[in-house]
Amino acid sequence: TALIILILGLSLGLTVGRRNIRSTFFSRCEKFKEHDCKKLWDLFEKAYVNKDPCKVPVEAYNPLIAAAPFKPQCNKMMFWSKTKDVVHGLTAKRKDCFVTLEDTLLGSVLDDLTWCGKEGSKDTFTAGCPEWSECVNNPVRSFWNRSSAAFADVACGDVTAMLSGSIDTPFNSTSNFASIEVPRFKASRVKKLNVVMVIQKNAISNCNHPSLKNLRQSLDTGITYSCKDVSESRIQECGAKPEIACGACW
Ligand code: C8R
Repeated sequence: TALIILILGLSLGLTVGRRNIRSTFFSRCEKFKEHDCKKLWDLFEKAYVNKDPCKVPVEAYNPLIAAAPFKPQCNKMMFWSKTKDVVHGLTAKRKDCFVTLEDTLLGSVLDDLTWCGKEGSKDTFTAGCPEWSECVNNPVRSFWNRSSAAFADVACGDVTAMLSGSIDTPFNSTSNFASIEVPRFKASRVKKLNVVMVIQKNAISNCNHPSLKNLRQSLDTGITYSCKDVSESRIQECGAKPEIACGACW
């Protein structure tokens, strides 16, 4: 009996887990009226279901991204590295000023989720999936890599990036921002990159950090660079006061 209860419990857990990601996907997706969520779910599943969870390449998401392409939103596109919470605290309130990948259909649907498949199974699993660095071609990492690339490809006008003054290397070559997004900013589309260094109490770096020289050097010739140290409280103030013009946030 104990064994049967264990097996029943396990399969119930798995079903609930799967229903969870599926229902999260649909409820988040349905907020964006212009898309066929069933079709997007099917394309999403096809990327990783019935595959070894360390063998899902970035290209597996091409059909999904083609079905819900990122729209260029010139002068509003916001990139970040190690500042996710501060950035989304701001963009949740100032959609008139900034859009991040997590404000787009696919980014918002999959934000903070974990998923993977298994060889020989039609199911989606949300536990026991590879960690970010466990293997390069894991389903979550490949999704964010593919979608960050597509989002950066359509960047245009003045682009903003929030980097952290609370870490040793604000511009780190191993980040998605440095390795995937910056190399895709093209001078034909992007006029300027405005870096905002988020300065929290106990900050250890700022716009003078040597790693930012690498950022300037990796930018396509013709893209202007600027950097400004901005306190976290000033960023929060911009979020709290809709009357502050976007260009006057810092
Ligand atoms: N981007 C990357 N990773 C993302 C993401 C996103 O939009 N959204 C989520 N939830 N994640 P980091 P980075 C998750 O190290 O490597 C885009 C991933 O699962 O602070 O420099 C975005 O456009 C992963 O675990 O950032 C942004 O501009 C962490 O967040 C850069 O790439 C990665 O967080 C940020 O990539």
